[in-house]
Amino acid sequence: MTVDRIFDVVADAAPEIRAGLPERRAKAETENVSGETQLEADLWADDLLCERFEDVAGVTWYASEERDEVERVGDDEDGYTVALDPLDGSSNVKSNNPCGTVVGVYDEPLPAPGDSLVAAGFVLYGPTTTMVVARDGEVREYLVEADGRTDLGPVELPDDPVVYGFGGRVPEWTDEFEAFVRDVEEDLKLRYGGAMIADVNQVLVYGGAFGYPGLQSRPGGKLRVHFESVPMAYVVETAGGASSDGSKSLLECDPDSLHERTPTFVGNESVIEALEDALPN
Ligand code: P6P
Repeated sequence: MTVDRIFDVVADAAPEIRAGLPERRAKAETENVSGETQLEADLWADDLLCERFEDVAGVTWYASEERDEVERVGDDEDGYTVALDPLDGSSNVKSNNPCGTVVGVYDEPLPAPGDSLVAAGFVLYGPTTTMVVARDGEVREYLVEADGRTDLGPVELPDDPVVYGFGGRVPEWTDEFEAFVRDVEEDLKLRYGGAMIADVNQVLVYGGAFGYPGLQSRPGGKLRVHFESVPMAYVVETAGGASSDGSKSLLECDPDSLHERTPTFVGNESVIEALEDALPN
């Protein structure tokens, strides 16, 4: 089954990517299409994963946050598009904080609407290497080691929110969003570490919400629709939570361009509903 194979490719590459990080903490001399300085680790992980997806039966396109355009990797005319953030949170490599790989599996070429996602997941390089996969209506976590992966069981969002983390600088937040966060911080504990996959994994384990809002200077926010926002929204919604761009589920979005950004919020439904009530729509 192609979706199985896609996550096998990502899991098989994970130990090699993790082992290759120590000597690739430096900045490359390049920027990605989103204008962000790339680390050697970003480029290396992207090249490695793109190569691994060459000629995977059922996969036609490889898209990445680090590449301007989508790459043709398979002969099937109507195969899946694999969309990756090869090393999400790569700036954490220098500070030895968690980072990882985000995976989206779309059943049509990009740009594509959120509801064309058929599976999603992420690899998290933390104290251990784990992979979370959302497909067929359930979310499961795996321990990833050099000799393969071990199923650690289902992932379900806890009923009660405990942690929160919102990106961007406070002076850049809108007044409405800041007022919403002031209410949230009365009840929840701050957990924000600069890598979406790690912060969202805390939400999946403890309950709560993660987000990166639209900013005064950048109303679209920072996170990329295809490579971060929609795949992680798919995981959290499949685990029993909710997502929003401030007014609707991220799975309802319909981006016009490959590297489009969107305000992004995921977590317990109660928090996401309070957010949407707080923001002007
Ligand atoms: P900031 C990593 O660069 C990323 O794309 C997400 O993984 C993360 O949530 C966010 O940006 C962190 O952004 O502005 O806090 O460094």
